[in-house]
Amino acid sequence: MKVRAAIATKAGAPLEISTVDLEGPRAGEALIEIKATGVCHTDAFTLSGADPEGLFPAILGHEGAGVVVETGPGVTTLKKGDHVIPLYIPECRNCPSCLSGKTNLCTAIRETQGKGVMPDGSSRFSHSGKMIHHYMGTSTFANFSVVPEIALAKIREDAPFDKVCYIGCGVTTGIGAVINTAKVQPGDRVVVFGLGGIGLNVIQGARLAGAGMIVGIDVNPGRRAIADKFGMTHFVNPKEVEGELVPYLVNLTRGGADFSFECIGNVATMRQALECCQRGWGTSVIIGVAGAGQEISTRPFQLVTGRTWKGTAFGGAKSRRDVPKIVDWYMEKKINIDDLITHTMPLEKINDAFALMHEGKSIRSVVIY
Ligand code: NAD
Ligand code: AHE
Ligand code: ZN
Repeated sequence: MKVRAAIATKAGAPLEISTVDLEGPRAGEALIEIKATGVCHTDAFTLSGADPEGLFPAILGHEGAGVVVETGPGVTTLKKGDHVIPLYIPECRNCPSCLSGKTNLCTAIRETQGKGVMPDGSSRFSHSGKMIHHYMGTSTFANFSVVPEIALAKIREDAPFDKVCYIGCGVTTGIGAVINTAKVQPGDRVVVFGLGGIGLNVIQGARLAGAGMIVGIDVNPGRRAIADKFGMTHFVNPKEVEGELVPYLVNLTRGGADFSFECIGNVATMRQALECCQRGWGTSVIIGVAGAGQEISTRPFQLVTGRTWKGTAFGGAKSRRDVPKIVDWYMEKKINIDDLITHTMPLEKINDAFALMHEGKSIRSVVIY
C-alpha cells in the first residue's frame, strides 16, 4: 500500500515528505494506522548523525498512537480496531530479560530493531524500489506502520491519540524514572537537569511521589513557569550562578540531592548531576542520550563516598503492562499531558517541530495525521 511518510534521507538533512510503499504485516506483526506522533529529542539526535545506531534512509518516530488495521498470521492478543501505542522497548514476556523480573529491557527483537529491520530481517518500507529502514521498531513518522505484536500496548478507546501518543516515550520515561528506577520517597530532595519534554515529566513524577524539594535546572529561563506549574520548588539557571554549580546545588539541597536526573544528554551535566548528590546515599539517574564517542567521567571518590550512578530506558516501564495504566492515569487526570503539548502540526510541517525544539520554543510537538 501507499503511505505518507517523512523520510530521513541522510544525517543532518531535513526530513523529506513523500509517498512510500508499505508491505502488509507478516507473522507476529500488525499494520497500524498511526493517528498522531510526538517528536522527541531522540529523533533529533538520530537525525543529527550522532547516534551510533543511526541508519539512513529511515522513517523515524517512536512516540505514536493509532489503530490496528490488519494483523498477520499468529497474532493472538490484538485485533482490527484495537487502539494501540507502539513500543520501542517491547515486552515479549518470554526472553531471559523479561523472565528475570529485574529489567524492562526485553531482548527478544533488540538486535533486528537496531539494524532497522523487522524481526525476520527485512523491511516493510520501500521507496522507488529501494529499502527504507524502520526506526526503533516503531517508525511513527508515517501514517501507517508495521509493528511486531510484542511491541504494541493495547489502550482504552476513549483516550485521545493526539495526547496519549506522548506516553509512547516522554511521559513514561520521565515519570517511570522517578517511580520505577529511582523509587523516590516522600520528602526526598530531587534535582532535575533539563526541563524539556522529559525533565518536566520527571518533575511531575517527583510531585506524584511526594518529593519534598524539586530543583529544576535549565539554561532556558522560559522553562521556569511551566516547571513551577508541574511541581518544581526551586529553579536554577546555571548561567546565573556565580561560581561552580555543584557546590551551589549541594548548599541549596542542604547536603546534596537524594536523587538527581539528567534529562539533557550532555556528559558535562551528567557529571554535575552525580556530584550534586548526597554523600553516603545520593543516586543520579541518567536519562539523556549522548552521541557516539561521548564518555562520562568523575573522580572514583564520588562513588567511594556512597553515590550511585545509574541509567534508565523508557523509565524502567514494563511496556505492555504499564503503558495502558499510564493512559488511565491521564484519563483520570492524575497526570497532566495537555500543557506539555505546546505545538501540533500536519506531517507536511514536521520539520517545524525540529526547528521549534532546537530553538527552545516547544516542549512537545505532536504531528496529527
Ligand atoms: P528537550 O530538548 O525537550 O529538553 C532538553 C532541555 O535541556 C531543554 O529545556 C534545554 O534548554 C535544556 N538544556 C540544554 N543544555 C543544557 C545545559 N547545559 N544545562 C541545563 N539545561 C540544558 O529534550 P527531551 O525530549 O526532554 O530529551 C532529553 C534527553 O533525554 C535527550 O537526550 C533524549 O534523547 C533523552 N531521552 C532518553 C530516553 C530514555 O529512555 N533514556 C527517553 C526519551 C528521551
Ligand atoms: N542508539 C543509541 C541509544 C539510544 C537509546 O539509548 N535509546 C533509549 C531510548 S531513547 C527514547 O527517546 C533506549 O531505549 N535505550 C535502550 C536500548 O536498548 O536502546 C546509541 O547510543 O547507540
Ligand atoms: Zn523518545
